[in-house]
Amino acid sequence: MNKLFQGKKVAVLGLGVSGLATVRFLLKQGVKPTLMDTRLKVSGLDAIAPEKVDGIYLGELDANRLAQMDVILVSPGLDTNHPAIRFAQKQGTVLMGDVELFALCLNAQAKPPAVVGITGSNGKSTVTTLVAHMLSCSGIKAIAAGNIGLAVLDALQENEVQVYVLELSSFQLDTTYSLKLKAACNLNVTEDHLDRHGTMAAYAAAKQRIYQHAELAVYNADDVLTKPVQQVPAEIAISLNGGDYAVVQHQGESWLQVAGAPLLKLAEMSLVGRHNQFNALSAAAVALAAGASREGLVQALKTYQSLPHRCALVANHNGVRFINDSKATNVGATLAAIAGLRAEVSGKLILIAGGDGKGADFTELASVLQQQVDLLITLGKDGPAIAALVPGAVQVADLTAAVKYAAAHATSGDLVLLSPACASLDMFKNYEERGRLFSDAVQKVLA
Ligand code: UMA
Ligand code: ADP
Repeated sequence: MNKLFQGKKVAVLGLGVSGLATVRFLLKQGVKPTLMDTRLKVSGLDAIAPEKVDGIYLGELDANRLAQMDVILVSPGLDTNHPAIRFAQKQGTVLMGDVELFALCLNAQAKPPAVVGITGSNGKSTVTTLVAHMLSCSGIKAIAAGNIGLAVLDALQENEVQVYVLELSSFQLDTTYSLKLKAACNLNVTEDHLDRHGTMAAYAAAKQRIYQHAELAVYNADDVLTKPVQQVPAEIAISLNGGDYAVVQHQGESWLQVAGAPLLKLAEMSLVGRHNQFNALSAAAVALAAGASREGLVQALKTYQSLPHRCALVANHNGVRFINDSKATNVGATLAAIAGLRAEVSGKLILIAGGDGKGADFTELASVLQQQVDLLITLGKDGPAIAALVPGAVQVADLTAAVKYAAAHATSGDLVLLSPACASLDMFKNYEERGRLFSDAVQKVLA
């Protein structure tokens, strides 16, 4: 690592969670980076002593300053199509993300720990945490990092890790070139982040990059965009409908089948919904490749606790259930939530949706909204576009108004679902804040 950047001018561009972790890491290695962020205010920067770095530049990017750098470590939050970044690249500056630096560090070790990676438009966090739990239940020290929130370079500081389980976004994959994965999993590719990737083809190609140095590809048999385009030494195709990893009938009940043999009754799984059966099978394939035992898988699937803001029940009041699925930040996730929950609603399904659609085309939602949702309430920047799909949809100004309207029109047996199909950033700090405010609004309205 020391040699990698010796005598080189290194910039860290984007000073959020991953950028600041990169700065801390470089300082520890004796590298004095230049710090840049397009934002005028960045929280957490005060923890870095200015004399330890080679300048801090906030605000509009200066193309010439960037082009003076040998290497730019760019955050996944920044669009690499920015003209100043493209200009620097044309002048010979090397662009890489924090995951690439993580990979280079591991590749330099004689016996590096194993790394597995998970990508996909939906289900990444669930599968990442489930794989880590399966490994832990098998007595293996595993740590989940990457897009899930713990920056990979912070994870690298942990001691005695046996397996790194990385959640990888398309943005992270775009700036990663050398990551060697024991198993690489691409769960699904449905429309998302088109405001940055431009086309579905470019988005799918970014996700394909997870397979570039993988020993095993785990992909979705029912989603052709996830199938490796390049040759990978081994492949496992996951489908609920058949194959070695599937849901099968066994002893008169539905079971998860893993590696060709029944593993666990569906009824014994702590996760609910069809999409989570798929997630469980994918996680099992990845975890087995990283050394987990079948007993570990069983224990993990029985005890795994769902992450917050993913189809989580926040209140059950007079027979009306309120469910927070704020993490549904694209159309595919909302479709999965409706498909997973509709069958268990005896009354009306009331959906609250809308926010920043990130350039998505919502027409795929139309038939499901018309046929399976009884009342649609929309809000946010793209609320009008979603409301336009359904006659009688109600548009409101904020989340409290949405909850009030939903509660006033709900009766016993109904389900009120916040599953926005959009990012939260037009109205909230992040999806967590949106989910929290939804729960708060529900408690207030019900009080
Ligand atoms: N930003 C600027 N100027 C900059 C840098 C960032 O305006 O110079 C803005 C952008 O709007 C950007 C936002 O700040 O979207 C966050 O960027 P950041 O560089 O501060 O991001 P980090 O805090 O480093 O968080 C990143 C990942 N964020 C993104 O990819 C947008 C986090 O994933 C990840 O957990 C973290 O690194 C640690 O690895 C979050 C995310 O939203 C959960 N990911 C997207 C998703 O899941 O849909 C891809
Ligand atoms: P990610 O990290 O990719 O955003 P999460 O595990 O946090 O994925 O789940 C996000 C949303 O996607 C949840 O709201 C959930 O309902 C939905 N979801 C989870 N797994 C799948 C899947 N395999 N297919 C489609 N939707 C899914």
